[in-house]
Amino acid sequence: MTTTTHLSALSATDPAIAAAIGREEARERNTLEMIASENFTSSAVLEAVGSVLTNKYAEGYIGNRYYGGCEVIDEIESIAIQRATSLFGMEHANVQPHSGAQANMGVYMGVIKPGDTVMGLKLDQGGHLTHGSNVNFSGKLYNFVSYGVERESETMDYEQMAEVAREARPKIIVVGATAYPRIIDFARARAIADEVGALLMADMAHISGLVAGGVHPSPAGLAQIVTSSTHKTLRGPRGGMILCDASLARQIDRGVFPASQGGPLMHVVAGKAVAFLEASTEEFKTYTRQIVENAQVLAEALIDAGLRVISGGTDNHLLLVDVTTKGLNGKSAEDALSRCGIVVNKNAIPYDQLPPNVASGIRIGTPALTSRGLGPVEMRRVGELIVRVLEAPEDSQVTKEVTAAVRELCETHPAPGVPLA
Ligand code: DSN
Repeated sequence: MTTTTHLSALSATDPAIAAAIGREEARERNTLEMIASENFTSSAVLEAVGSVLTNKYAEGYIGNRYYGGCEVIDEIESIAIQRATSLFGMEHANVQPHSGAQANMGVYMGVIKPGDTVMGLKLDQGGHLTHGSNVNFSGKLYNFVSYGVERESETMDYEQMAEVAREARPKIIVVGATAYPRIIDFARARAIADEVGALLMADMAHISGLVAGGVHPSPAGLAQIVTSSTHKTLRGPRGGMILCDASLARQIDRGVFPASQGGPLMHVVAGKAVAFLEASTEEFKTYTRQIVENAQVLAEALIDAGLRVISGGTDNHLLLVDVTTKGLNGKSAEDALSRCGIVVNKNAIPYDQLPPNVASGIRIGTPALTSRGLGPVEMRRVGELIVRVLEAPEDSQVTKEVTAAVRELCETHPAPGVPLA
């Protein structure tokens, strides 16, 4: 059984779960985590999230709770809000959403009515489930219309956004993505929103760390509403938040509680506060610059090896790679890389002909490896390893050698917050 010496109480009470956590620690320690939406949060955040705050109910908001004993909770939520507004330069923050999806639900519930028209980026061209997918509450409750990316440049089609907006007159235009490697032009989106009388909502879940670090333009001052998860490039705990203009604060707060959530997860809110503090440092700015440089180095390495990188490169933390040029699909590429300890996800590429559970591409991100301290030299090496695997996915000698190289990189670059073996 895996040893989990730091989990002594858990091991005594529930050896099965303790052992499973131990195995997950080993997996995180020994693999190259390149899922663009994942990261390693700090030990400080982990301590806050693992604290007694999980014991407390605190439905309501600061100074107006449905439970007694919320003095300390009020203080923590107030610190989190103050740090979030100051970090992102927005007037109001709601730090209670349990996730990015819950943040988006809170906005829709607070600001519009079921049946209203909303516009978002197509899911299969980089959008998110909560931007109107018909299998998600967003597509079921609201009348979503969508825009996409241009076929040639594979970049966001703002002309199409404007055309669809003029025709559909949405109440909200959602701009943001889960698989888009380029800078998002919030000013252009705001001009379109103003023209049709819509609110602009920036879902910056993927890029909020880059925004905090100043390496992606901020939606502040352009989008009246900004949502995000807190665990991606921002490196906080798993959770969500909403930032907005003061004039929308009451509606948004009511959209979160009581409209779509009950008690906030105060241990996670405390973790968010810690992450906002960490993200306000010079060290974090350096970290985010490194994330982008690493992604660009990786893109170059893959392009040099003949792979097609969607839109020709990246401006942010991720790249989308068309693996069909190597005779693979997204699923087979994901599986082959995974066998060597390189963890990515299959992903649709724009105008993909394959179903999403197979897909023509993989999405690769650099936030987690950058948190481990990998720089451009190591990233070029990682690029070479990825290419070796994609060129010979069934070659057991290649699998063996790449696995050993991955292990060495992991051992020389420990994952923050993950206990050593
Ligand atoms: N599931 C997230 C991602 O991987 O991008 C989006 O919420």
